[in-house]
Amino acid sequence: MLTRRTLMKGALVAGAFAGGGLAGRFGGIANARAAMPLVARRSEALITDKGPTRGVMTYGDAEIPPVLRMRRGELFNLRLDNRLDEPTTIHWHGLRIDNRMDGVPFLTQPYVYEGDGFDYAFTPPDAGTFWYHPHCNTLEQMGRGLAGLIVVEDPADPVFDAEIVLNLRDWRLGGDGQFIAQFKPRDAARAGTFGTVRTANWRQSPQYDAPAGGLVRLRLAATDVTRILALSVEGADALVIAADGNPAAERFAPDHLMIGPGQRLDLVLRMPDTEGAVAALKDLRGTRPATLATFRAVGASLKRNIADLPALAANPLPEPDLSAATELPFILSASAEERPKDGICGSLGYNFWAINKVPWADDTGDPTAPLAEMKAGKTYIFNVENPTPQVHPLHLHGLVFKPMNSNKQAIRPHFSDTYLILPDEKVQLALVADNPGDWVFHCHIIEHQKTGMTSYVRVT
Ligand SMILES: [Cu+2]
Repeated sequence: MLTRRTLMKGALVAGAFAGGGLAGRFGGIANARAAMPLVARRSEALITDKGPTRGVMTYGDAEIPPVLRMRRGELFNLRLDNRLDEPTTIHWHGLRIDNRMDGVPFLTQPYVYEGDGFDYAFTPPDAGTFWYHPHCNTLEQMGRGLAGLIVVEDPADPVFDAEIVLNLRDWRLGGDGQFIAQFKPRDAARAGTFGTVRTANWRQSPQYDAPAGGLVRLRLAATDVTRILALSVEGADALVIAADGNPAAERFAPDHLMIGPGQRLDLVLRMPDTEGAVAALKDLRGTRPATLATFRAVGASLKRNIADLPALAANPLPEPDLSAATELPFILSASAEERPKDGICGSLGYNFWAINKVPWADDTGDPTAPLAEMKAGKTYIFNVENPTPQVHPLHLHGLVFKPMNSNKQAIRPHFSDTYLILPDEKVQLALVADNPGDWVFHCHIIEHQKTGMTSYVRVT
């Protein structure tokens, strides 16, 4: 069983295996009351063997944006310092926090211009794996690097022998290792434009050491602007223990498990007993399967049993009252409206997509008219239909929903903030509108978001 001694060891191991800029200067338990500065800046990074990639955007001092560690129920302060040459903001993906902290320019906060800052302060109500990224010129800024993971800890969580955090994303680089155009219009009108170099923590198929026979908590986030993954683990037993931040009601093996941009998984990985044995996290989607990262067993086996892992601490989530629910329609479609105007947060110059027949171009959606208005505390059911031929990871800010009743896939009743809707799928997303404010509802394939599949709902 896991003991206090394991805790000490686990903490050491997690630190020791956190290389590659994972832990960074904010890797420890932050002092939640002091505002930490986080600089958004231009940089370069060693992503390929062709030398440094120029024109990268990152947060903080290290190459890769730091993993921000918070504690559930504790105030977190951070000052964004914008040293890019364009406006930006930070959105805290999956955190159910005050609307003024949500990071959507114009809708919830001012644009943060070059040389300016913004103070974010909030108390995360839920433990789990989340992530942060800009909500302005999002394709360019995320495509060039601005996306980092968030770990919200709960002291009651079980202790693991190690923890590995993986930021899974692609890069649009040419053969010389330098950036090429972030998108092609004809792809934006389809599945989105794919990256050419695939990475975990900004490295191509990195290897991490972990204790043989140990239980490893693997926290991963799909932070790419386009790619949907079908994840499997080979060479070790693995179970999903949480998805999109919230503990899984029943643990299950990831077997071609699809996750889309914006989604997260927490896995428990039971490392092989034999020193030197290697397990692999793979993406088996499409015609070119990829090994995203590998994990090498080190030391004498700890001989853990994966079934001994206790439950994760539950999050205080609002259970929908289906007997008193109001239904709202959200129909996704293609659009052929005229090109949108340039905005402060950039425009891709096209409208290809729409929600309820309105192409809401750019990072925010038309701020004059919410797509739906909801009363605080009441239950709603979003009836979402996807008659398009593409898969869309739909993300709702500030609230969590429970998917129910799909005509296309088996539903695990599980609270989430991002739902991967399949072509021709109709799904019901049930939620309690318990957080007042204007909440963006958009596709997280950023080209789709930027070319019309963005809107927002209002809770009063
Ligand atoms: Cu989409």
